[in-house]
Amino acid sequence: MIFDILSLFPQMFASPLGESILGKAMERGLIETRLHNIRDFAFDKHQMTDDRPFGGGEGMVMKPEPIVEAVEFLRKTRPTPLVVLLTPQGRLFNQRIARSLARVPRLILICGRYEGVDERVAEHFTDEQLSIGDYVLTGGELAAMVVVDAVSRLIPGVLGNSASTDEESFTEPLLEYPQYTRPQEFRGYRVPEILLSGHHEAIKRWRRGQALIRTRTRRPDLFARMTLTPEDEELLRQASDEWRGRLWKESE
Ligand code: 6GU
Repeated sequence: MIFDILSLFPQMFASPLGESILGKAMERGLIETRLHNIRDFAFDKHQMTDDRPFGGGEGMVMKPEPIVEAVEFLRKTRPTPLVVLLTPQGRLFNQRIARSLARVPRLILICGRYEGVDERVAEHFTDEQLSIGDYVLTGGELAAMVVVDAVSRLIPGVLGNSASTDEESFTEPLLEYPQYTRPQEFRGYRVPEILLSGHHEAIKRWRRGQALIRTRTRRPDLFARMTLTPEDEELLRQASDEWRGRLWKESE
């Protein structure tokens, strides 16, 4: 998979893409990131990439010419890329979109800066506009890194075991259950007894109950879209009782 990244600050990407799992994936040739400085495609004397907004107002807007020159230059080479603009006005990026992008052989990610990008770029020269959440960043660079990370880990071979992403794609939108490792007791806080029992079926049920209850309390929006089995209802009841029991104990 090839990521062509268009940015005014390509050096921002070096460390996030060079370390850990993504760094390994690059070394192994599973993913390739090509960084392009938008300024290199500004052909006027001052290599201007932004200008004042028509109609007045605060801040600067990124000019269309350098971005479109870059996109058209990259579009001439194979495989044909899908062009994505990172903008707070975009469609909200999620796991489903990550999975569909992971099937594309090549992506161009355009990182906007300042107050935004000339609307004609978005409207006529991109295939998709994405936002990573309801908050405002200083530019699209961090958003592009989020997309590269979320998409790359879905590419076969990038994570050691493909089972971990297979599982994600088929289960409902449920938060993960809590994980623990050694020591069994840390600063007086103990690992839940059930996890030390070696009783695999009981552990599985407990984890499901924990995932359900934390989804209900932390993400009621996800919980509302779920269809619970009678067993889920029972696990949820047990998890709630256990939680109440813990509160009792603490207040004694
Ligand atoms: Cl893609 N860009 C900016 N500047 N801010 C954002 C965003 C993108 N997604 C969420 N906030």
